[in-house]
Amino acid sequence: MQALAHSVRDRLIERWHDTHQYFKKKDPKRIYFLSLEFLMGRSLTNSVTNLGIQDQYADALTQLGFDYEVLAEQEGDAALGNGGLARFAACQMDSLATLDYPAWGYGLRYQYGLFRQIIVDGFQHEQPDFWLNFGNPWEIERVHVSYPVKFYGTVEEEVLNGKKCKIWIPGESVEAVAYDNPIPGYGTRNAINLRLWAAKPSDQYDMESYTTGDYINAIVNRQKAETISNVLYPDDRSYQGKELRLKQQYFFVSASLQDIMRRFKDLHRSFDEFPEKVALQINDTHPSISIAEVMRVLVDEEHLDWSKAWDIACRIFSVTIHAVQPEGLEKIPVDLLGSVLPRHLEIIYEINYRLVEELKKSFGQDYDKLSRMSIIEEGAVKSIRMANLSLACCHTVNGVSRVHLETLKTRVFKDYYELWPQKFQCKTNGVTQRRWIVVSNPSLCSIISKWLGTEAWIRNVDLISGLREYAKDPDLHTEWKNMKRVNKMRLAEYIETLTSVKVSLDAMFNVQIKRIHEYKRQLLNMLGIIHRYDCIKNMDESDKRRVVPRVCIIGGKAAPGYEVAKKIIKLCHAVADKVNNDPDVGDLLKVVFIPDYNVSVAELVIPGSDLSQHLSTAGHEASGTGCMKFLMNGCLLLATADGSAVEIAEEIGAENMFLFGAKVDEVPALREKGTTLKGSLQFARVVRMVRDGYFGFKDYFKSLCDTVEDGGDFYLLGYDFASYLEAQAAADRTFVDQEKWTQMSILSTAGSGKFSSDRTIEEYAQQSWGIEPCKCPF
Ligand code: BZD
Repeated sequence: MQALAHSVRDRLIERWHDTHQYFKKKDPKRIYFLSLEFLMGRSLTNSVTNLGIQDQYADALTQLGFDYEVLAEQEGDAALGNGGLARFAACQMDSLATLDYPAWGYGLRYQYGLFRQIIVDGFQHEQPDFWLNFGNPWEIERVHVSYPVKFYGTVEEEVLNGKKCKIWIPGESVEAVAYDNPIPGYGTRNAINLRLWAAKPSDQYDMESYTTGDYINAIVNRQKAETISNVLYPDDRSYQGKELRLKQQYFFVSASLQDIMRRFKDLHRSFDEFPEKVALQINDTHPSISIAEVMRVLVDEEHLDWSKAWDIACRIFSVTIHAVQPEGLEKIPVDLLGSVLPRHLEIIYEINYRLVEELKKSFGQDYDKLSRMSIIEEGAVKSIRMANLSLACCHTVNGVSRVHLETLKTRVFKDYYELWPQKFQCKTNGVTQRRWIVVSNPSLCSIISKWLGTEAWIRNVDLISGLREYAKDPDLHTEWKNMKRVNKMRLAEYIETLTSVKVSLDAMFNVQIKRIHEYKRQLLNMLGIIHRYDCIKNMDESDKRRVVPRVCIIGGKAAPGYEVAKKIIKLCHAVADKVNNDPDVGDLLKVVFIPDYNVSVAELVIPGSDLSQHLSTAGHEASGTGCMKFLMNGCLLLATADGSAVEIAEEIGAENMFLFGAKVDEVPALREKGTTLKGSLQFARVVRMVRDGYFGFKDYFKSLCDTVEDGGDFYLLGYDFASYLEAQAAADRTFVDQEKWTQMSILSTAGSGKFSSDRTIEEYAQQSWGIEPCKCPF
């Protein structure tokens, strides 16, 4: 595997090198994509596919006595991210390369990626993911590309050319070393760069310690420096007060900006041209300290006037928000920021002072509004609102689906929207069809190419709608069903190896794979399964013959500190134990929890699924990209009218999916009713079964049951339950009619074109970044 990877890497590096020479020669405006997380998954098959050398490699390996697929399975995932946000960043990189955009990704090279989930007695345990153990063949260490990143210290005033200015005297310096990861485009010679920074001790710092004779401390400090890029934070919802998190953010932002400015200065003299050459995309609020850093460099180091520097900053930055709730937006306590980055705190205060003066012109003395819009939050813990910093500066603020943008406009950033409506844009997410069809479902890929008579859809996914024409063609149906069955077989083998549960290929494979969150309502899924189990238990044999057999597959990680999510995982296992071993049920119902869900598991599970579930309470999922992957793979969707599902329904027709539940605008009123809103009797019964210990662990599950009953049922499981069961019943009825099901499946794939990240990237390029393709000649 290592030898194979290195051989592919050689080819990648050639293209990557040529692309950069070409970019340098042409000097186009570049997009720099700053993200604290990239969930790349495996690289081998993606690289050979995009380089167009898969057949040659497979042949060569056969001659050497190896099987390509067996070797490819050896590769571990690069899991430098939590979930949707990070995987979306990876899809965007693939599209940027394929569409020949002059782009760079910047992030952190964590030594430990997202924790590995292991299940012991049905409980989640976390284990470190030391993914670099055997080296990473896909990266190129650039020891000579390194920058010092400073922290702590004090700010002093100085007079320069008769003008007072501030200088930051830092207290600590850490070296950022570049690791380059080539990202090949498909059907193009272009390969762009994802540059990830690793923290190394600064030699300068060590020298000082050596000269003072403090050898032991010098070694200890070396290790301390490295901790900055040590570990990815699991999405724990609150990072408030976590110094290491702030240091990670600033570390990668500072190194990236030094790199970007060095590249700019190689060819340009004046920062006036900066906005013509540089677009900076902030992926969520995590890298938004970059705004203060750009101001610091331009004002303190390049000695630009404040207003000129601010004008430049406002023209280069755009931001995408991935959260729905205001609580999901990062805040940094003023004390913490002042200690780690004292000069940046001053700069943010200055930005805020000018912002508030500006706001006063529009809103006069409306102090409530001013305090809501201020970058500084006055509260028990005085904090910097990173989202407001981004809103004040960025020329574009992007939502990730139409529903989400509406939420940003009307709730989360209402005041800002009223002031600057033109900044707010919708860029519905997408996923790359290269990874999610070509790599992960080669049989589907061949079918699509055969029926369309071209492979052009791999670069131009709009063509996929051509399948609609054949949605009723019996020959296509036969090929489609065979493809699905083979994929289900692969998945069934995987399930059996992992969990020892044997599943029937005739059953409907019904899947929910995503991070475990209350709002994503895996609990609704479980309660639905319990209801189904209860019904089967109460049936006579003739009724049982009419039951559509189901395999319910669930997978996902719970953040280590998220107790409720961990209880949901345990409930999945407790229910699975009972159901899977009940002779009354047999193949009619099987429940499987797939441990350690990650990108490569998704690549196996999605093509083998019949139905996928996206159950978020309406208004809570910013977009959802999992459903797009299922859609492309011809899995039918059972979903609430939330995030991207609303737009999917528009593309494929609501009649081709199973929609249920309260609508976004109904949710607030339903919530108002609170505990007076009773779920159905069926709901009460299944919750009671869990409460009464029907699945064991009675005391342990009590608080979980409370969240949907006594706790007020914030996510409206009780309210949506009846409609959820009805949608499930509709799915059963349709599954019995395999021709109808296959037709809906084909129409799903055919209608998935809009949800390619290629479309998303074109929108960003044109509406936010103002960049043009720069195609390296072959
Ligand atoms: O971003 C997700 C949203 O929940 C999805 O609806 C959306 O489709 C994707 C892509 O836009 N958000 C995340 O994945 N968020 C995180 O992973 C995260 C990570 C660190 C801190 C906070 C959130």
